[in-house]
Amino acid sequence: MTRAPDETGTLDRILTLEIARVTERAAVAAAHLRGRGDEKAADQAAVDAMRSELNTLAIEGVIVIGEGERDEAPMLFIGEQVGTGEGPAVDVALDPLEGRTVCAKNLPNSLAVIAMTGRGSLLNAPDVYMEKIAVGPGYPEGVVDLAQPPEVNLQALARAKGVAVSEITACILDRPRHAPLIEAVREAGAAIRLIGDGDIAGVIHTTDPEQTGIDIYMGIGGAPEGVLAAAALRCTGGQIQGRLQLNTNDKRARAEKMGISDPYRIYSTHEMASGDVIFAATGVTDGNLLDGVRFYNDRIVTHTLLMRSRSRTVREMRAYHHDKSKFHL
Ligand code: VTB
Ligand code: MG
Ligand code: MG
Repeated sequence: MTRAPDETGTLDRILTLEIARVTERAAVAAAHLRGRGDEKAADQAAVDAMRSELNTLAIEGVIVIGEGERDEAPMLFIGEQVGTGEGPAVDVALDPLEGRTVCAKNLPNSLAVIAMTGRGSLLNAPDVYMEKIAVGPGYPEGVVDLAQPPEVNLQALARAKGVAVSEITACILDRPRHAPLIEAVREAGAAIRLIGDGDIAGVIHTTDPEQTGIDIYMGIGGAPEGVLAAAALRCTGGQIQGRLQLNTNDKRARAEKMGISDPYRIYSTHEMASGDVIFAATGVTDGNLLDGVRFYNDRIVTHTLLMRSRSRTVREMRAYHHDKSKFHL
């Protein structure tokens, strides 16, 4: 039987905790293959594990943000139905292994990630690039603006934080396409943390600068990762803006099919993830916010962030899995 989330758009509270199993299982599968230099194998293991766990959940889920459009992705593709079909009708955004190259190298901050909302509450973004800017909670709405140049945003953020621009750190993906951005940020006087992969973690890191040392995330990464990061910020507070990089006719056509008519539109946090949002991320490799999976002879230990936007509850869950066989490793 299908149930809509209730009239206030509130998801079943129990799901907030249930989704931990989904990211735990994907994280354990990926971690079992981390540091092997084989990003494909780790990713595939995470996808398979996440899919089988997701299909045990009592939801009538549709994947809105997944591993790509159907013809590119055999599993967890956009439009795929997941769950038992008994339960609330939800939209699902997921990335079973976010930061697969850092996982393959066993470098920090690869994650297994999922978010859910009521039907129709997530931006249906094609699997293209998205330009993003994000800051954590505590700043006035619109303190940074994707339409402004980097130096203007860094100055505005520094002013709002009450520090000099030289005391701001920006997180940016280490990519040749970011050479002009990197130059502009350095010219403005801010510090940069260059990351190899994993911009969902990069965005979430802005929500806790004391722990992570990161004040702002800037640059072009995946659009699916942008929507997932927006879902996370709905729970933690903070702001993200995103603009799809629809720079070919094919990409514009794909976007249009998904209901996107203005290719240059800048999306706000709420425009990417509205209503009641639940979010979970389990660490695969060690990171600034989450520890990676640990394997022992008699247990596997996972570390998960579980959050819900309606109550703004942020939980950390450390799980000791004594029945290792349940992971089918
Ligand atoms: C980012 C990063 C991801 O894709 O979104 C990135 O967070 C952007 O694409 O982990 P390129 O790698 O092509 O620059 C990932 O690296 C992979 O999903
Ligand atoms: Mg992925
Ligand atoms: Mg990814």
